[in-house]
Amino acid sequence: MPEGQIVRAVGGFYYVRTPDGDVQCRARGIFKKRKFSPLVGDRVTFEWTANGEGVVTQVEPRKTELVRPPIANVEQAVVVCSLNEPRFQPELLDRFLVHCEHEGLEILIVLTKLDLLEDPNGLRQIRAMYDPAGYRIVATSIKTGEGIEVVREELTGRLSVFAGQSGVGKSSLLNRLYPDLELQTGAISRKLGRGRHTTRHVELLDLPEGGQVADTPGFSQLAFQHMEPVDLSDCFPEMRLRAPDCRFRGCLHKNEPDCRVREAAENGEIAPSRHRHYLQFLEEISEQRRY
Ligand SMILES: Nc1nc2c(ncn2[C@@H]2O[C@H](COP(=O)(O)OP(=O)(O)OP(=O)(O)O)[C@@H](O)[C@H]2O)c(=O)[nH]1
Ligand SMILES: [Mg+2]
Ligand SMILES: [Zn+2]
Repeated sequence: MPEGQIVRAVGGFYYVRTPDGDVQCRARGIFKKRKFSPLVGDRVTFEWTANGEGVVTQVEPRKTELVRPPIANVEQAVVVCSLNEPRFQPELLDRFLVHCEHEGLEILIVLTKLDLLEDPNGLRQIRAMYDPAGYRIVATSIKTGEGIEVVREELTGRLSVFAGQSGVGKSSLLNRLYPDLELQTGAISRKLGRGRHTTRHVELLDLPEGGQVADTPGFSQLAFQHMEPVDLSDCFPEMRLRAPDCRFRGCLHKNEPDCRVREAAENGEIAPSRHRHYLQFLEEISEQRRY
């Protein structure tokens, strides 16, 4: 039976890429009954139907699965944040990072719109927050071209997903890297200081140098479902590293005695904002469990 990879999902149709072109498919009814949805990135088997379309009959086990944005089998998450317009929001970045860590993805932080950065110290401050966690950060501008080639190298030969708020410039950066893509981009609403949700669907794109990248619609609401309080500090690499030295196993790094993580936050080894967001997310997760 023919096989391929889902590269786009729109309105109940799945577009399956095969060596002979893309085939428009529906999913087998049984998937819906089992509340299972095929995702972009899935490797699938399909059957031809009489009208030249297909029916997805089988989905290969996933290596990774991200719920927001919805995509299967990516290795690397490129978390995209703008330095300005919309303004840089460390809390939102930390939310994205936790989700990607939870799925065990490799992570690259891309900061966009370097040309719009007003505070000359801004970049140094951001690096100081994320260096202790070991994150790779690339600052870019599509106007000056800065950082663009670094991103290209990081994308080549791998399956990556771009994730980030609407308007941060995900599609613009991909266009700058690969002009043939001609992805649609949209201006920021001056009044609201936000993007306008220009990209509507997750789409997996083949890269000329090898590898694939998914452009995705922006979003800014991200809750922590399916996460336990004890799992959270594992999603902060700089805490994960220190947690074994806490006095108690299962330490939540709130107010337990001899907590190595809290000590590190107090003496500046890890960024205070990161520990603060950790405590805030921990509270959210505990709240959810109460209902
Ligand atoms: N000055 C400047 N503007 C940029 C840069 N990158 C993107 N923009 C602008 O930011 C706006 C939004 O860009 P998009 O690429 O549509 O943003 P997006 O992240 O794809 O947004 P959604 O598809 O809605 O999720 C556009 O007006 C771009 O021209 C940059 O490096 N510098
Ligand atoms: Mg876009
Ligand atoms: Zn602790």
